[in-house]
Amino acid sequence: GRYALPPLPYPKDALEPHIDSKTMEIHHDKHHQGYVNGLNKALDELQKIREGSGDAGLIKHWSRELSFNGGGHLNHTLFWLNLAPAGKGGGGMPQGKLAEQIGNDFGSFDQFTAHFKAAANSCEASGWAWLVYEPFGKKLMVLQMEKQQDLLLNNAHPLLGVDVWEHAYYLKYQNRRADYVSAFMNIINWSFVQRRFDEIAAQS
Ligand code: MN3
Repeated sequence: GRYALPPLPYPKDALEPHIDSKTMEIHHDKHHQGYVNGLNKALDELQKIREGSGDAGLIKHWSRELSFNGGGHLNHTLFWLNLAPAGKGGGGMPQGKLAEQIGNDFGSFDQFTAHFKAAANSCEASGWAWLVYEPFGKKLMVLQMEKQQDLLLNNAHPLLGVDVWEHAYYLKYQNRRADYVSAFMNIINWSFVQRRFDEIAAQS
């Protein structure tokens, strides 16, 4: 019943040179673990409030902690699965229905890539860019997310996200976020993104 840190689906150095091993270690073992701990702590504290032993005045604080750390846990769980070593599942282009829908909704794969990179590069301070599927309109969109949880359209299903918090790239890329985002495009696990799209689109 408690949230746990999922293991990385590949070794920490598998995404070199695009994402370095030390960044992967700190990002996964420290940052992601911190969100898992924060999520479990927020749930514990909210339970205490429900049971009468907690401080009901802190419900706003723990609700925010739940949203922030829960967002962090889910985003990072998907982020690791979105990636694969270059040439071994990572990189290339999407195929199948996802490729078709990217063409319909963004004009072309190149136009999607330019839009996705610009959204990531222009995200102020800590945040993410996401390729999402919006099931009411049955449309793919690129959205920005501030911090871990804000600005993502309700009910949109995240498919592919790039983490542009400084902890995701600063050791190797320093202030050159655009270089990190370009490198990220070389290690996208498009077959995972396609499977996720196919499942979600089939249900909506
Ligand atoms: Mn992160």
